[in-house]
Amino acid sequence: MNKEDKFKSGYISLIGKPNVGKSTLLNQLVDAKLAAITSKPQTTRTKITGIAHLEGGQIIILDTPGIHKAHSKLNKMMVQTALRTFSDVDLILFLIDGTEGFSEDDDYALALLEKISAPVFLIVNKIDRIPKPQLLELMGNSLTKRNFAEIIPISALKNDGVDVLEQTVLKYFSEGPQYFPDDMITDCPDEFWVSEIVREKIMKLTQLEIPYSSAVLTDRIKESKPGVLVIDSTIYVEKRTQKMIVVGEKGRLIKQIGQLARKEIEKRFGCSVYLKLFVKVKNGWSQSSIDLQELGYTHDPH
Ligand SMILES: Nc1nc2c(ncn2[C@@H]2O[C@H](COP(=O)(O)OP(=O)(O)OP(=O)(O)O)[C@@H](O)[C@H]2O)c(=O)[nH]1
Ligand SMILES: [Mg+2]
Repeated sequence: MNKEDKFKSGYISLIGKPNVGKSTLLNQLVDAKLAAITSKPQTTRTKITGIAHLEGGQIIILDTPGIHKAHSKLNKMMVQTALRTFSDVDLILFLIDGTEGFSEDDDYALALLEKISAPVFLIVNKIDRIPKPQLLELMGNSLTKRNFAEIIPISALKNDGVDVLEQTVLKYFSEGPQYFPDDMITDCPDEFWVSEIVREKIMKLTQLEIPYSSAVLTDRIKESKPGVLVIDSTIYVEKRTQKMIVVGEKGRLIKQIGQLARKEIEKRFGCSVYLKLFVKVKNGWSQSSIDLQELGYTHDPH
């Protein structure tokens, strides 16, 4: 960075239908595992803030839940959370899964952006799985959908095109302050992040409605002695039968969830972790406003 170059900063929001790779991109931009990622749709339930520190600038990224036609209270809250970021950002990255092209669900999400005055980039993700001619055709056709400020093909998974994306975003920012210190990659509390990791493991290891009926709250992170953290997290499910499934025969599944989560938490904190998991039933929590609030699912969780 030359002395006369101005420091640039701004906020961007990652928007798109579920499963297009928004959280994968967030993690890639901040170069750390901040958000849970699974192959199942509707993994992200809240806004997750990440900070990318670049030469000459700072990008504050809001990862959001996938936009979809929502029915339950939880799902409606998720979609609202995504839409509410529109007014807080300088730029919107609208992601699609390039292997699928524009689907009806993408059109639905895009229609909600119609009145947004902030520039909208189209990010065609998953190009590691698209033949070049198909990608070029998709990029050409996409201008009939909206007059996107930029169209950028990337593979969030393989970190391909992400640097071009960062540089293009910076071009659109004006001079601005360094909002966050150099060593800060998120403003989400550790308790939130730990809960998300546990929830990710549940989502990956269970099927049918269980991933969508599970919520996790971390009640305590405490250093019991130097280099050892004791963490208490509670998994909430909606029915007694679901509790039996999550615990598993002879406690096998809960043990597996705990082991996988612990490994990741130890890597992040760089110390030994003793993770205690509890499973509780909160009848029909995904349909109850009070329960949703108790579980941290509000429009602004932090
Ligand atoms: N092949 C390929 N897969 C990708 C890429 N980016 C993401 N994925 C996969 O797509 C799936 C969904 O990724 P997420 O990052 O969780 O998607 P999301 O948009 O955050 O999904 P929601 O939180 O449910 O809205 C995961 O299995 C990722 O590994 C990519 O560039 N290439
Ligand atoms: Mg996500």
